[in-house]
Amino acid sequence: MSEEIRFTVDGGLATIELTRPRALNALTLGMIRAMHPRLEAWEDDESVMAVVVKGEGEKAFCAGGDVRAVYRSIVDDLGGTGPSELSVSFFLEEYRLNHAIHAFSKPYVAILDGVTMGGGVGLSVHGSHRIATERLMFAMPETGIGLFPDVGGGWFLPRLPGEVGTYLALTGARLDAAGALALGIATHFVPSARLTGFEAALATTIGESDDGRAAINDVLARFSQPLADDPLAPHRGVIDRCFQAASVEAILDALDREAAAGSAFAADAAETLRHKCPTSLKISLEQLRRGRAMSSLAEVLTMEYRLSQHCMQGTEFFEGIRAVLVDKDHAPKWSPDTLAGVTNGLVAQHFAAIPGREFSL
Ligand code: QUE
Repeated sequence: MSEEIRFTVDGGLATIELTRPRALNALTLGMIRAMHPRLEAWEDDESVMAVVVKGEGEKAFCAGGDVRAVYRSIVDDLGGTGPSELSVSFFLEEYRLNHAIHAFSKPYVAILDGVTMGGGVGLSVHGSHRIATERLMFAMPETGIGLFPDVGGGWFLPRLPGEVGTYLALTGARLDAAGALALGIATHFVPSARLTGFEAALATTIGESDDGRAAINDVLARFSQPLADDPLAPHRGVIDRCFQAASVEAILDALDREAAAGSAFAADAAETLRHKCPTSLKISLEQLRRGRAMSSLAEVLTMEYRLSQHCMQGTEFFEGIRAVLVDKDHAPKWSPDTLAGVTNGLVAQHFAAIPGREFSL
């Protein structure tokens, strides 16, 4: 645990580095417990003007939450039915950290140089600056592991343009740097070859300045570059027409109609959805629709914490982790295995309050 995360302060610039490169810097409870109090201390420390967060290695910023450990704590230690101490604490403390990043009053600069999924998105999107490199691979892939796009996905996804957030949430589609920048998921693009110079310039400029935000914007003006060719731009019409539908079944019908009319993109999206967890698809769509109408991230995280805890009492998360991260056969047997099998009652149960252990900041 001691070497899962590293903190350094250089002049006015504080840096957090996730140091589990062989696990794609997947976020552990130990990292969360080390990081949250540091952020709070830096918030109150007048000598700290900005925070950088990055991942060790060239592959990943952060591939997600350490869901493998959550799986083990229930399947190996408890024989397969949750919750476990870890599953209760992990999601609670992770979402609290997501909120602390959202509320952080100083510049928070996430360097998205590589895989950034799930929990890694939660460590970055809520901050003020998200720097993509050409190695960025962004995704919210949770419907493929029996979960839902958490860490505030119910907040930021429905606030993306049109229905793109619904598309990303349900299909788990990947975005590159140009795609992330075009949607506002990334705020800037800096080539990975210039990151060392960028971070050095940040430390120097912040050290000479009394305004962290202005210093960062100065350095970004020197190091960031425009990126054209938004890969989703040609498909935004299809996405908005299909993913606005009121149910997952209606979204699939709309995609099938667009596919029959010649859209290979729609055919691909429909085929992808047919392999995702049916329960995940329905709870995720409901999560995004509810999240769109909510007025604070805390309210969204309260909903998502309930969802996370109900997922720990079902079967789908365990089957998803087994298929994707444990046995790696990528052939999950979902149950129910059809959308029709996922009743409105089953969806509603996932949103029920959890008396005695609700989310709190
Ligand atoms: C969905 C997810 C995760 C995922 C794959 C999904 C996730 C996560 C990882 C992951 C990947 C590589 C690792 C690791 C974890 O994969 O959250 O430890 O080495 O952490 O389809 O949500």
